[in-house]
Amino acid sequence: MCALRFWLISLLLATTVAAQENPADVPPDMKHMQHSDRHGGFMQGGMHHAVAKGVTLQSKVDEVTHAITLREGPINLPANTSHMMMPQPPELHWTVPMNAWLLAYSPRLVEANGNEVSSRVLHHTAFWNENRRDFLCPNKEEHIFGAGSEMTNWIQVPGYGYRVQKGDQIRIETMVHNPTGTSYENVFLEVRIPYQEADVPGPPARKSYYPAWIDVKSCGDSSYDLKPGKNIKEGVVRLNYSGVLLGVGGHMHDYATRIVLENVLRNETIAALDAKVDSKGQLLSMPTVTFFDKGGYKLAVGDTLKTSATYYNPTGKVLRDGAMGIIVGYFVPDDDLQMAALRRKARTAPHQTAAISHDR
Ligand SMILES: [Cu+2]
Repeated sequence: MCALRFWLISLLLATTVAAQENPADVPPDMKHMQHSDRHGGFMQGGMHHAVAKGVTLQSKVDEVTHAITLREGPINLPANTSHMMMPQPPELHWTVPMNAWLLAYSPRLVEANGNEVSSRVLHHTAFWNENRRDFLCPNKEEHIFGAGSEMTNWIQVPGYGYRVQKGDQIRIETMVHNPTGTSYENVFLEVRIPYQEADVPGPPARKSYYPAWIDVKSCGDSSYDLKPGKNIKEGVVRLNYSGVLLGVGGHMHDYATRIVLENVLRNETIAALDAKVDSKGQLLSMPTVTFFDKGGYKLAVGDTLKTSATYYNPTGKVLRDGAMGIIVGYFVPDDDLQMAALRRKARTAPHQTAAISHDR
């Protein structure tokens, strides 16, 4: 129902522009990045769904192409069914099999026979590293990837990656719905993740970036209500690390107007992103902005970042939990060693993921 869009950072170059013209490739949606009860309240916002039976996670490592494929399913999707009425996949865990940098994420939905399924049936998926705390909001786990119906690919940034350690527990939360008139059975969500191993000789080591989620709800649950008419919501977060932002994108939902990121101390606008919506107000895409050309946007300890999101709700009704306003970017700390302090024990014991290795 919410055509929430999340986007992420098609942080790259010429492909970015091309990608944004193609709706299938546009910034994904991140729908609800909050789960409530068990994990400090970040993804599904306290909603209670029936749990779909028989959904498992498989992982496959292709050492030739250096790509991991995670495959979640099978999922059945009756036509015209809201996420509340649809049994939802349980939380699943992926145990990272090696020390590596994860370089990008490409999500898609397929049937058992390999046919691609409309991404409109994905409400959202979100990956969280349970072994790390978020550097902006230590009450949350590090949120490493999110996608929604736009299925935006998170593109590689040359020289950078997200460092994982063997044994890290990645929690995967997926919510589906089916706003279409077509029923689907035995659907799988596949996410392809190119990687670079850290322990073997080969390409030079990469610098680590960290996903930065700068939310108008600050460090709380991301969803909020939209009243009729114009809505402006602002949130601030204070930075405890110095470094640079490589680029940012925005995550908003339908009826979005724009989202702005400011550096309060410097009284400077870092990025202003205007939402692209259709004639009904449904969100089509959010732009991304990169700061590569000047070596990144520099941030210092103590800087306060303010995000403000503007919506215009034309429905005349309150839209409960209809909105989110999040700037999502990649942050590169000046001193990566400081970020090591964010490691911790996972709350859940390591899970066995069915692993099919080394073949295709
Ligand atoms: Cu959202």
